[in-house]
Amino acid sequence: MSLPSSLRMSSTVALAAGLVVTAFAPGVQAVPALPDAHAPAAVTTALAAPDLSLTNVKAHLTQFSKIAADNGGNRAHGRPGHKASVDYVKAKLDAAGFTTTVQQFTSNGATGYNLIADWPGGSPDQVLFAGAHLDSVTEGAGINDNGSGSAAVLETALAVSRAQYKPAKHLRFAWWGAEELGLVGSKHYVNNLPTTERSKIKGYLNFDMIGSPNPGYFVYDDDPVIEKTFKDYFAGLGIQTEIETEGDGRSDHAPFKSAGIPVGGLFTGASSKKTAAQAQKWGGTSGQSFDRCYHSSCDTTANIDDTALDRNSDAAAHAVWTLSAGTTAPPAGTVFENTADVAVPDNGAAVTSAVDVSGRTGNAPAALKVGVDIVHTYRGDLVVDLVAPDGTAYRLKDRSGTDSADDVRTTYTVDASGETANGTWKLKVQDTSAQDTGYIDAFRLTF
Ligand code: DTR
Ligand code: ZN
Ligand code: ZN
Repeated sequence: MSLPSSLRMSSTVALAAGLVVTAFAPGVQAVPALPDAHAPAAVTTALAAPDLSLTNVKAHLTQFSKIAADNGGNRAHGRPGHKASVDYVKAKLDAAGFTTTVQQFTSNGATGYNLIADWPGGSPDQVLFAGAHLDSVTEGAGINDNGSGSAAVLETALAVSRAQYKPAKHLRFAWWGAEELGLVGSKHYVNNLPTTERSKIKGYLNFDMIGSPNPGYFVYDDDPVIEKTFKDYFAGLGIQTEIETEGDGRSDHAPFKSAGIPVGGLFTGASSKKTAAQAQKWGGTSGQSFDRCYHSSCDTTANIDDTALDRNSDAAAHAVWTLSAGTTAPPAGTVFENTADVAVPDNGAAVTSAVDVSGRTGNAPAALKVGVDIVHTYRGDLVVDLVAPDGTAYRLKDRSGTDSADDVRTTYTVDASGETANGTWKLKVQDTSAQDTGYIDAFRLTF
């Protein structure tokens, strides 16, 4: 919505909890509000992730293939091939300086293993987590499902070590056991994670089947910031992604999502068939499964599309670098608004307009944009507050006996960094003087 310049006014409302200090820049007049007059302060720019070597990623697949061949033809839960896979990945990570932990659990009468690797450094209260399941089905070596995701996460971790990358957030990686038995390993991990530890995980990225031979390019439609990070990456390659619709509950992100942790991930498809429109967009063969060897013995190193594996591996590294760098601005234009009219009783009780914010991570920004549109015939009568989900009120506008102009149509900038982002935010408006009337026209929060 563009406002007539005469009505635009920007004011910086600097607030400490409970105290209201309205600070106007010296000489602030009604000025054309610049598009980003109060855009969040310069964000920490993420260092560009390295381009992962496809040769290195495929070398891990070759190792997984050899491990299966040497251990009865698979890398399934409870079979020697899975433990040998864990030992292979762990050895690489130990040599690269990671702090590794092997978490054991029992499923179907057999011991299962989760391998967790922490990269020293970063804020212990801000963990960015990437994972993949390392087990296969008993039918075969499981190279696409899920050697592909395991190899990409491993190569991303090794790239962090090679770069000695020191992001603001703490990096954690995991290779889950017994996913094929029903997300058993990742469920065991999350269920045994103290609540305090859960709240520190600011994002979990899942990679399960990312090299399918007839590939699609799917992005999980869960946390919007994570989703946008992946979508923008592929858009930069000229690839239009689709949201992953069949994935809910079907891989290791599910226990994290159930615990309220923001999740995201990538997928190149399983037994579903590629449509003509998808083949037009992505190439490949329409009417054929994305992976004809899904859960079959033919899921070997020949069951990989190199281009898809390369692109998704690089997308994984990009997301880990970007989402761990620190405060990255949320996607511009993430607007939550309520445009329902709410009558403001003349010289009467306060009324509110509410917006439900969801899908955000952590706290609200220190420069939260609050759009206020109130139609009124004497705006000096009005007192306007922003009320956070926990009930904390931030004064946006006090009454004025001299401001006889019509309407309040402006954007305030509020330091709401002490508030949890998700929840119901309210605009509270009270007419404190008789005769003039009006209504709330719209209330917008732009993160
Ligand atoms: N459950 C995974 C394969 C799978 C099927 N649909 C999706 C969607 C999103 C991620 C993974 C999957 C497996 O068999 O390991
Ligand atoms: Zn599977
Ligand atoms: Zn899988």
